[in-house]
Amino acid sequence: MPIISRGFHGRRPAGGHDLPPGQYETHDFPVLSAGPTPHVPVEDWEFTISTESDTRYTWNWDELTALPAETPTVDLHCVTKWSKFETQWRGVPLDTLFEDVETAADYALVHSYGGYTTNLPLEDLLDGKAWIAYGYDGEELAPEHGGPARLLVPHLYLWKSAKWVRGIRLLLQDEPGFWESAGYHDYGDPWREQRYQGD
Ligand SMILES: Nc1nc2c(c(=O)[nH]1)N[C@H]1C(S)=C(S)[C@@H](COP(=O)(O)O)O[C@H]1N2
Ligand SMILES: [Mo]
Repeated sequence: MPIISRGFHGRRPAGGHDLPPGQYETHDFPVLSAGPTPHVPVEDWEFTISTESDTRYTWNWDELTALPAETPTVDLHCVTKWSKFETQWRGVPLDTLFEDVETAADYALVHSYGGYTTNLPLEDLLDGKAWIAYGYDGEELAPEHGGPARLLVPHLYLWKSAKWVRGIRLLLQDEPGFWESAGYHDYGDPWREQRYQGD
C-alpha cells in the first residue's frame, strides 16, 4: 500500500486550496497601507504606461472601463502571513493595455497615487497574470482597498498589488520600489517564501 502524505505539499484547508509555506487562512479582508488613503475622483483619474524611451500610453476612467473586463477569482497572499481564498474581482487584464506598447524593457516600476511604488518583471504582468482591478465582490473597489483602481497580481505577495495605481514605468534595469528598498524581496513569490532579501 502506498503511504499518502497529506502534509507534503502544505496544508490544504476545506475548499481544496493550497496554503503557501508560513501562511494561514483568513476570511477577513485586512487593510494594509503605508500611508493615508488618497481619494482620487474618477474624473481626474488617469493610468499611464511609459516606456524606456518615454513614449506614453494613457487611459482615463471612461476609456479604461470601456475595455473588455474579466472577473478573475484568485487567492491572495500577504507577506504578513494571511491568505484569503477565492476573492472575486473585476478588471482589465494588463495584456489588453500592453497590446500596442512597443518596448524592449524587462522590468516594470508601478506607481500609485500617494507615492507608493513596487517593482516586478514585465513578464509577471502579462499572459493573464495581472489586472487593473476596479471591482471587488460585485461592488466598486473600496478606497481603502485601492479604489478607484489597483493592480492585482495575485501570484506574488500582495505588496506587489499596488493600490490606487497611477502608472507603470518600463525599465531596462530593475529598480526597487517602496518595500523592496526597505529589505523586502525583489520578486516575492509566496510559494518560495521570498519575504525578505536573501530568502
Ligand atoms: N499604494 C499602495 N499600495 C499598496 C500598499 C500601500 O501601502 N500603498 N500596501 C501593499 C501591501 S503591503 C499589501 S499587503 C496590500 C494590502 O491590500 P489590502 O489593503 O487591500 O488588503 O496592498 C499593497 N498595495
Ligand atoms: Mo503587505
